[in-house]
Amino acid sequence: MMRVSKMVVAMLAAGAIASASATEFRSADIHNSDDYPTVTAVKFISEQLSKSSGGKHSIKVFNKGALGSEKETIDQVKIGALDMTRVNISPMNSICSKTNIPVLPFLFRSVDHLHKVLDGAIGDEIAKDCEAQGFILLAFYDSGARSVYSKKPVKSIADTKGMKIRVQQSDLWVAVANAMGANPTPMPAGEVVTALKTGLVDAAENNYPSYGSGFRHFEAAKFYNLTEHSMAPEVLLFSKVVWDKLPKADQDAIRAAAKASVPFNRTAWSAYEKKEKDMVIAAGTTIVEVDKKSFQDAMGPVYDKFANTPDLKRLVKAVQDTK
Ligand code: GTR
Repeated sequence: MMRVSKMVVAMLAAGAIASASATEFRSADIHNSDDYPTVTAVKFISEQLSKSSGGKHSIKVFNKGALGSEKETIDQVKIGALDMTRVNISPMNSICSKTNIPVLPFLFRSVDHLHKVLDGAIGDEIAKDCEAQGFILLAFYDSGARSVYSKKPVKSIADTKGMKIRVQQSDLWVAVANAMGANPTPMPAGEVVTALKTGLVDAAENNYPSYGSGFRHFEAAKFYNLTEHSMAPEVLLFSKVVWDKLPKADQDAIRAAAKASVPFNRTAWSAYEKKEKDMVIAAGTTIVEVDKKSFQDAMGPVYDKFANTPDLKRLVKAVQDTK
């Protein structure tokens, strides 16, 4: 008896028994600033959830990569060791192939086009694909357009030939860089600034905020070249292992709060992206106009390899047909 009660006390102290009356879900994010639009969006969900559950549920955001790289947090969410993580969709590519779609280069015509696709049936289909692999995809968040930045200006695809470029940890991204004629090195975001500074890579690609104060890549690569080659969005993932143990009413409350966080994130993102663009220009970055068509024309092999099943081809066409 004595031994059992001691064990229970120890487990309670360690938070190992989820009390039926209150849960603080843990959510990871690699972004360093507390006002990054994905970080504030998940805090927004926490506030909404806390209100709708009468203080029963909330979310604690561990940003700054405190719980590991994006790939590591995805692995933890898969087994239920971590409740939630906010990551870019790219490291999910090898797990659920329909996540390839919104990463594909030059697929979206505009931010509006991207939003229409993700808010509709195609977004739902991508979410279902992730659910089958153990991830409840609660929300797509904005990430703007990604462009190549480097130590030398890039005006056309001729300039990325042979360039050592960091890419996200996804085979699709390796193929994009290869199609640019570059030499890709996949690595987590947290390692890129050192890689740029030591010359392990000469270039990387990202949106203004990650290039800017997010990871301070602008200090090591002074040319931001407007390739705008991908609009790979962010995703918020909830562990299906944890989800399946929640009462339906709680699942509904989490879904409702996550849905409400999407417009919140979009508004925050537009302002944040602009502020970061202004900041890097003021800090001495040169913005380079690019012959985008030269890049676009080279992307056939990426589509051949990563939009290669009837389902994925159908989805590419459905995106193109979305008005
Ligand atoms: C950022 C994104 C991060 C991460 C990073 C990267 O734009 O917000 O989640 O994916 O890019 O390139 O690793």
